[in-house]
Amino acid sequence: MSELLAKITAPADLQQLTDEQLVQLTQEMRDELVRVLSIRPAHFASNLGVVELCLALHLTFDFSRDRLIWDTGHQIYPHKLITGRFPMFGTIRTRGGLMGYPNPHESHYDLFMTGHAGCSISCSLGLKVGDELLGSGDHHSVAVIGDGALPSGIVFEALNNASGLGKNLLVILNDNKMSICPRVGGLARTLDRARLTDFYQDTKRHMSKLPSKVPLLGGVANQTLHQLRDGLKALFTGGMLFEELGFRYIGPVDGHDLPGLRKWLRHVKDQRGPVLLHVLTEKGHGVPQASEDPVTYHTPPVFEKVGPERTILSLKRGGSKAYTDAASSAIYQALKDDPRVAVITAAMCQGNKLEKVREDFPDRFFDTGICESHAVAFAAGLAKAGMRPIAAIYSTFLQRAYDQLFQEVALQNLPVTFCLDRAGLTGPDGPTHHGAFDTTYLRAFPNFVVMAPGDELDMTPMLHFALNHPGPAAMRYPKAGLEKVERGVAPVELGQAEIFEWGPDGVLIAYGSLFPTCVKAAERLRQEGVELGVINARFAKPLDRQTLLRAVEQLPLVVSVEEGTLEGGFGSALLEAANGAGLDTRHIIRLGLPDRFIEHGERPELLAELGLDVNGICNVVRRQSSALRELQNVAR
Ligand SMILES: Cc1ncc(C[n+]2csc(CCOP(=O)(O)OP(=O)(O)O)c2C)c(N)n1
Repeated sequence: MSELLAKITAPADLQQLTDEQLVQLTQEMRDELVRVLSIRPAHFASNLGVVELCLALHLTFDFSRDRLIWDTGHQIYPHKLITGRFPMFGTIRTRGGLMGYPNPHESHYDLFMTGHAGCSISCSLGLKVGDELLGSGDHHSVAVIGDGALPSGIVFEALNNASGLGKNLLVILNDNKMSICPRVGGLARTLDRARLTDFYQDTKRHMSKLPSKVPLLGGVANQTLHQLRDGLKALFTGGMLFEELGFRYIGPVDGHDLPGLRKWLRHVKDQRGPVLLHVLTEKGHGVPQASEDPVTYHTPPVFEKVGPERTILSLKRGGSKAYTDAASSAIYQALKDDPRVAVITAAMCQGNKLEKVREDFPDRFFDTGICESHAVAFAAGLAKAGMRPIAAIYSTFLQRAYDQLFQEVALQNLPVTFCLDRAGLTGPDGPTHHGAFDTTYLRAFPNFVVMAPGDELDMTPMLHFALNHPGPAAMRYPKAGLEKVERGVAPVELGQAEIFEWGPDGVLIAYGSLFPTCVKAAERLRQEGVELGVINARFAKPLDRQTLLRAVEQLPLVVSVEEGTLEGGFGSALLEAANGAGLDTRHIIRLGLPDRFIEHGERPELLAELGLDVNGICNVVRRQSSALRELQNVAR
């Protein structure tokens, strides 16, 4: 039952609730998370963990004017529930429904549409400074960032800048000891130390009382005691790091004790200068299975059975194999075959299904944390030393490493292999996660080989090719079930497309994931008397100019099909090549993602809407073929 939750139309309504009612509200919010997420895969454990923190923040600040940024934004569900979106909560992550991330189009309580980690402190600082410069009032500015996102380089750039500016900025470190997988690296150890601080807290209290008890000692004694206190901090807490960076560090405090949290937030609300409040939470709090196994329950499959008291009795597992499975098996084999091969993930071991690689090749598996730019430069270093690194990074997250792709990899022409998972439409995550731009952003760089397997059968040979190529090579594959086009597969060779069929009425040139769809479309059109060929392009760079330009020259219709942006993508490469060769390009049609951000929804439904399914492709060909026939008749 959502008796109280249903009455919260805006955060101001929270002020009417008693402490007991607030406790009841936390239960109702968790019940609602379980109810909705039981039927729809979505971020689960992270949201369960921040219910009290979310309430405490909205009870302490007025975010209709103050500024709140949830880093990454995957833990925004409790915030959505109490900012007027409870009635629509059941639509979350469905086409036309609420987004699974902050969305300013949904609510003025969401300031930025985000999904990538790490930028909350920078944005909050910008908001603070902007508000001040414009004299638009004294708005509090708050960033909530997880310990998983904390190691991102940009976070330290922001902390450094915030401290330099000395602005009133509140950073809340939501420390649940987890990224998606357990957090890694030196910072993780620093934060672990901060948990051992009962001693520190007690000592600090006693020390700060001391000067008033020994007034005769005056200033010198005071200074000495402060130094002693700081020394203790250095010894016993992770907070010293933040203090050294110029932040006032407070904590760690219990993130599930709502009255306690409110007290701390009231305390820090009017502190001057940048403050970091370290809050300890439990990922999955309130659902035993989720808190025991937060990795699985980060984004679990739908629940098969839910018992009383939010007990999840079983998850619906299984389903067909995905491209990610094929990639992870190929990567595993590559590590087995060649001791120079190493694999790097930026906190996506689980998403990339690399757990077995992590287990069996611990020396050559590297989880950098959410640090894509470092991951790419690190891979460049490995390659320079003679290794054959594979950077397994989602298409969308690789954007965070653009300059390292340019300078450390492309410019040095180093043999780094990029496995770009989630290339294309990623479905319910929406615009922050669609891998729309990689073909465009990679093909701009000299030396880069840019590829996409047409189907499952291309996956292993393409990885093998990349690992044996002497320069950088990227392969993109979708978040989708594996598909296979039965054929005698041509070997993967540099800049060679694979001709599946050569049709007299035209050709579909598929770059990557939509090759099987093109084959189906051609089959359907054949039944209607249109004889189309299909080419599995495989390479966007270098392009198979010989094959593709022959098609442009000889065939009346050429349709390029890609699951990526049309701006500068594979179709653009084809047009450029045809134009460069002085060919007529008017019969080239490009299909792909239009020049706008694509909303969230299921991948097949988005593909259909964009005309990238069998129907859509057939319709384009039908329209074009009849237009061409008409033209030919007129010419006769
Ligand atoms: C730049 C970037 N890389 C990777 C991800 C994938 N990702 C989403 S949530 C997450 C873990 C975040 O951990 P933390 O910030 O501690 O939040 P928690 O889920 O533990 O609350 C990761 C790696 C991302 N969103 N953005």
